[in-house]
Amino acid sequence: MTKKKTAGKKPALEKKKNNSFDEGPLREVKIRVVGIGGGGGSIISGVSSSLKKVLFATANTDSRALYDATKNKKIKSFHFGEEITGGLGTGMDPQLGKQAASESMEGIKELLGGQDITVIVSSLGGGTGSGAVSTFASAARQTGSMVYGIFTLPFSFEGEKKMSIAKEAIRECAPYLSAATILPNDRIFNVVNKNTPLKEALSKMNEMLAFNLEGLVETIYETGLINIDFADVRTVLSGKQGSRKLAYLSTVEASLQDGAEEIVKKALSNPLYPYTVDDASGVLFNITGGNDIGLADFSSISENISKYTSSKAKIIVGITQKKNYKEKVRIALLATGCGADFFSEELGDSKKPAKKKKPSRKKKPKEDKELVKENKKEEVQEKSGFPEVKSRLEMEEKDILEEESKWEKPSFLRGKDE
Ligand SMILES: Nc1nc2c(ncn2[C@@H]2O[C@H](COP(=O)(O)OP(=O)(O)OP(=O)(O)O)[C@@H](O)[C@H]2O)c(=O)[nH]1
Ligand SMILES: [Mg+2]
Repeated sequence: MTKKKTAGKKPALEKKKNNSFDEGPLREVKIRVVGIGGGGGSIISGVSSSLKKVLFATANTDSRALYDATKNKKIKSFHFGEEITGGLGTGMDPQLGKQAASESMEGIKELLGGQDITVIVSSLGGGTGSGAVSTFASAARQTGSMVYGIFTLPFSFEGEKKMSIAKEAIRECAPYLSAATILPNDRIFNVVNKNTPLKEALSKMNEMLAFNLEGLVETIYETGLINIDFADVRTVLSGKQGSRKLAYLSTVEASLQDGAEEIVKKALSNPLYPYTVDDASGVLFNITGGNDIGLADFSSISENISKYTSSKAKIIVGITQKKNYKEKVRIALLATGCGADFFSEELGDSKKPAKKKKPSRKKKPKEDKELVKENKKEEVQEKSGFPEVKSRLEMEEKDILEEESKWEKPSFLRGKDE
């Protein structure tokens, strides 16, 4: 297990000038989380309430969606492309979203400037988020920030057009990203009952996504016994080239009684992910426990994480103790350089069938078989396109449309010509 060096370390970017010092004499890391488009805005609404030190913004071409998503005053609202969209969204036209963002480049840079990390969150498949993410990522990069993208892919039942819009957006955005987490919305049906209404399923997806992100942000801001700071996050996020940019972000809470192995499996088999940490090149994780957690617990959790990741991975571990964590343990984990083939195969020509992924790990621990089996099951489920779910969701979609059209049609269900 790689041990973290903390001696002689400077506080993150301490030397940067012209920054305000809100939280004390040492300059704190600045993180801005920006949600782009309708879904991006909804996800941000969920995460903003629990994170204090992070700056939030939501950007949209749709003024009404923007108004709804930024009722929480902690979220800065950024309306763009008003002239070309009339403030009504793009109607699933990514070219319009792209043009709207390009014309607002200066405003975007102003919005995103001065950050160490910019997290861009968008549910792809529509026109605003998919068209604009690359411009936002490029703008953030130009201001000197690291850019981490968290994207969802549309449900299979929404059709190939939306999926190809989403994939094109990721391809365009990739050069500006240090890392990207990509979660197909379909994955939520590994979590919720298949009879769950669509709106509720999306909320659950957003909630889980928000929880994962919270774990990482708290890890950066909280001071642990063995502390993880911005420099560590930068190490893990940076230096990935081309197809090695996939990041696996997972936060889990469990009871200490579950035992280290189960707790770690839970963290590493997050049902929302279509890829694993098997071939990750960098793994950062923070273990938070109460005063009742012993060295042996920390040690066996760490050992289990090492066991399930590549022996070549650079591992950074942090430990935090909190009084209110009685019998409870939380693991916040960020693994980068995952799913080596995902960018080229999954995001390549959609007509080409994706090649079967070869496990890159040389030696699989016996205990891992169960995990692999579970993932295979999920893959098969995913490939089937959820026929049952599909027809049910189509019906639900219709119901929701009828219900909501009384006052507003959800933007992501709107057709281009409506
Ligand atoms: N996870 C999640 N996905 C969502 C949510 N809302 C919409 N989506 C997905 O995101 C895709 C794009 O929808 P929007 O985010 O509304 O689209 P947009 O970026 O605002 O683009 P336009 O409305 O076409 O201008 C949809 O097809 C859905 O798959 C949400 O709250 N959560
Ligand atoms: Mg929209």
